[in-house]
Amino acid sequence: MSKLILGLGSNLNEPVFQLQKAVDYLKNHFLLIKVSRIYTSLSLLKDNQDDYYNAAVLAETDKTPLEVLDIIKSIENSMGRIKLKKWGERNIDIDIIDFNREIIKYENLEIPHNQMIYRSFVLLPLLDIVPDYIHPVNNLSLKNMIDNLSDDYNIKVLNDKSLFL
Ligand code: PH2
Ligand code: MG
Ligand code: MG
Repeated sequence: MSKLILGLGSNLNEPVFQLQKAVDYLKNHFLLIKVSRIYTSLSLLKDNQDDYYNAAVLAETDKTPLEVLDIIKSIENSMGRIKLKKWGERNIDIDIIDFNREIIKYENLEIPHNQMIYRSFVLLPLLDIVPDYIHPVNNLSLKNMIDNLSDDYNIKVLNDKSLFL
């Protein structure tokens, strides 16, 4: 079985509900091991979008990375993904952050996610589910990558709500 890390994000139509719905869909396809707390943060572009709600999930799977990509796209579609433009607001976004710590580069899929090292809203949830993670490309520890962040997008843990596996 491969260890799969997924990042979830939403800033439309009751984000916590959207994140939980995504987890419920993921359960139909993967063996879910852990889910992070929910974090809120400013939109990456600081462009007056509503705040984002992000979380991360650790799962196990026998599927290939491209099969995983197909599944998460189909879940986004089933959830009626609303996405107006690149980096624009959306009700659900599911990204493959890491697949078994392998380095994978296809035309349509790069793993680890090539922006993860710049994003507090990816790295902080990882601390909840894979605290010992070492990035397979730069060999930096999670803690090191978090220390190196130049912007935290005012990230905060959402204290009164959590996701259920
Ligand atoms: N996703 C985006 C654009 N901006 N900002 C935050 N804080 N979190 C996200 O997941 C995010 C974003 C498009 O996918
Ligand atoms: Mg994304
Ligand atoms: Mg995406």
